[in-house]
Amino acid sequence: MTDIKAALRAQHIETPSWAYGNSGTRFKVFAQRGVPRDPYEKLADAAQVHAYTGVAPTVALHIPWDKVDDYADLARHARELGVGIGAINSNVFQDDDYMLGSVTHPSARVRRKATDHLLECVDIMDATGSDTLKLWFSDGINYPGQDDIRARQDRLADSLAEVYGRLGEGQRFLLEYKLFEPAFYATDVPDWGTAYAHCVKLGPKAQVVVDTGHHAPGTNIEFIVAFLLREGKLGGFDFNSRFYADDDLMVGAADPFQLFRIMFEVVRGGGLDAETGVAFMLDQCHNIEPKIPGQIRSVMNVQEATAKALLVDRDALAAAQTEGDVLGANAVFMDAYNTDVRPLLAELREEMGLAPDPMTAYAKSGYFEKIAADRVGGTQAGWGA
Ligand code: LRH
Ligand code: MN
Repeated sequence: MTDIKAALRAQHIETPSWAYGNSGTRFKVFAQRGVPRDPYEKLADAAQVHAYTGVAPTVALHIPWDKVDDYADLARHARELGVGIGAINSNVFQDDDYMLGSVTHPSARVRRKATDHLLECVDIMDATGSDTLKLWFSDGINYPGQDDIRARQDRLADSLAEVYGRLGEGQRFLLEYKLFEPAFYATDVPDWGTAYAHCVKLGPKAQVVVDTGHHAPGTNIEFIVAFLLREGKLGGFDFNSRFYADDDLMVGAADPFQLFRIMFEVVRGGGLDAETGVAFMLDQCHNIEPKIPGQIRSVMNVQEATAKALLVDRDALAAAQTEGDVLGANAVFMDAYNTDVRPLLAELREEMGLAPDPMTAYAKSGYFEKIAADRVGGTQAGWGA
């Protein structure tokens, strides 16, 4: 059990700054009391998640949603709060110039503008000490014939190569794929294969990020995870869950068994080992639920799935698999999944000097009441969509 606890203690789950701001759908972005007005307040809220879970020490930023005058000062503020700056997320999907694409746009001027933004994000990595750039492109087309699918891949490859060349020592970028939305006919990075092929061509500093909400219904995501890990190309996860499309709900909420199967392939493939460098990031929106508790619950869901994955009796599983004992192998797998790991995690938190139940501890802290009282006036942070 000691190893399992050690692995759980070492697991770091990165929370996204944008989860603390207002978010919603195209129908409505709901405002909530106490929402941060700037990146400094977002970091303060993220620090609460780390304070009560002990395993969320970094915060991903999104540019320009988290644009500040002094990024080094923002990183200093994070350190004072006991957290660090994680992945820097680029945003080439919210400018009128990008209606027909960003780095894949037919116009060289627009491609230049988009690539310059990606390069600016590397400058922000330098200023904040972040080692990871996360690239998601909303680029795609809505109608057959609208643009040349192959030429768009050439344009994408050119931009990625330029950004790759700009990465410094110890820096990398993670290329994110997504089947559709906002493009509804062809997306330029629609699936893991496309992202993988571009990353292999570029080199070791380019890896793939698996957003669990970005696949066609019925996709076996754990197969993709096993494959990318085997290739050394799994850079990380954008964890969330969904019932239908890119719903960005709390990870594990819609399908905890799928999250367990994914985390089993992570454990089996050495993805929990620090040197493998897999980033466990949340990418969620708490449209109707309170945001800090939503993040705490999400971190706990990843911990529970990871603990269950670590409990799989690997020797018994391997023996049953070798003997072709189909039901036996499945039973070993399900025994772990059906194990209640909450007492183990509560014990681990106490050993880490934390309250056994982070949700109750945060609720009793009075932090929400304080920010709801303090954060009056100003403009609440949001997606700016
Ligand atoms: C795109 C995405 C991407 C982020 C955005 C907030 O759907 O998953 O990772 O930039 O959400
Ligand atoms: Mn994502």
